Amino acid sequence: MKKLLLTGFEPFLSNPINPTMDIVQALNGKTIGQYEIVGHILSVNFQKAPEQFLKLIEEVQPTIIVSLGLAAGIAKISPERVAINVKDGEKDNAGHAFEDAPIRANGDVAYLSTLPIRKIVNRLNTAGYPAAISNSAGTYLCNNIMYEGLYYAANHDSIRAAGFIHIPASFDLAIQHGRIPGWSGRDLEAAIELALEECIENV
Ligand code: PCA
Repeated sequence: MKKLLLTGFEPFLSNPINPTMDIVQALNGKTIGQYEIVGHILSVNFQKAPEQFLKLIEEVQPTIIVSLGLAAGIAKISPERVAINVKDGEKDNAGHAFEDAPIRANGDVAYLSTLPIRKIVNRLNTAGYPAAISNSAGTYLCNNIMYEGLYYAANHDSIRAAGFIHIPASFDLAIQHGRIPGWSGRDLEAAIELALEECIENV
């Protein structure tokens, strides 16, 4: 059976909950079409996460890679258009921060997502789940992992599509966090499952 590698992240910064963890756990082991979903959680650690991710890709040998991250404050499911070769911003969970640093010293400036991002957005909106393409994945861990997935895919024909989707807070995170919008965990999971279906149908 073909594999779709689905990754999420652990909690970080001011987010004591990362709703990507529940989604990944819920969808891990499910079958969609010809694909088995293989779910794993990555550290919010600039040193460890890329290593964990590349090791997972080698182990799982996926055909499709979809990585999820929390963007607390957004209201819509947001497939990312582009990953840039930049590390910058706040400290990771190990206390390390980067400023204006490249992810890969001689890497391409940027990679465009190879997931069907427009189709994902249209499919979700038609099903009643608010979604929109995002034109920046930031410069923190999410952008880093999206860049690494697309770098790998650019050098390995076995990967047919790779990319990243940012999700809003869940209700439980919104309650703890303050003034940010939240979605029910059930809707987050259903929306991501639909997005994965769309990826699989388009490969
Ligand atoms: N979101 C962060 C990193 C981990 C996560 O879930 C980001 O947007 O970079």
